[in-house]
Amino acid sequence: MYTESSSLRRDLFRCLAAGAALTLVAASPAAAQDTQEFTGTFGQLNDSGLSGEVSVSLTGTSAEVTLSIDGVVDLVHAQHFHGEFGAENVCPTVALDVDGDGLVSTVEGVPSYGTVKASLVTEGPTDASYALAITSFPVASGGSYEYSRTIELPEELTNDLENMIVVVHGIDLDGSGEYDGDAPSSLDESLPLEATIPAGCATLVAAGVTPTGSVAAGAGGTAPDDSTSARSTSTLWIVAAGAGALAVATGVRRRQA
Ligand SMILES: [Cu+2]
Repeated sequence: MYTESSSLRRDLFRCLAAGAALTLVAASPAAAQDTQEFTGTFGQLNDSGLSGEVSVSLTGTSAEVTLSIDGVVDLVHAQHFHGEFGAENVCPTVALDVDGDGLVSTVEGVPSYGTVKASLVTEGPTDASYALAITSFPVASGGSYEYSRTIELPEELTNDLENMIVVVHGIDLDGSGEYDGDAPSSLDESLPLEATIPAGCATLVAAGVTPTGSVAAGAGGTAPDDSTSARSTSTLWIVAAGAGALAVATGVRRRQA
């Protein structure tokens, strides 16, 4: 009796162990194809008036990127994933205005949001070398634009996407209706400053950390920092960082760990 029962238990154990091993083997490829969701809320930079949202659905190295942008001039807007791998990338503050012109240029913002890691162009290659492919970025109409495209990202970038920043560029500083003026771009002297100056910035947050439903619900274009009273402190910090809120102490980091 005892032997039989013990043998049964052994068989049962073997069965369970084998099942567990199979489950582990089966789970690995499936996990790689899970879709991870990331969201971000744009805050304006350089008093641009920009607001908006970004979402990224990442499956493997395929990223469906959607931007909804308001409050911009009806011209082309360069837009990129910025960041340094493993660094704590954040949206910049006016403290980074090194040359004292009252504006944070694209280059002045790099110590905060890092270099370009992907170019969110409407067609063609999306690597960093297309960061200034100024004819391939979306053009706003009526002060807004939508962007939606599924792009392939380098694996290194997909592994660190939660740490990336989305930057939208282009402000008509003098209200002329064109990107013009004597001040040159900090990236390319053949372009005016207006064409490349950062207009908005969003930190990507893994969905589930910040429920998307709580962000700017029904705000209808209200700046994120105007409607923070109902938010939890942790959400507020994330929104403040996303807004590049100029009044926030420079020590703010998205990851408080
Ligand atoms: Cu950029």
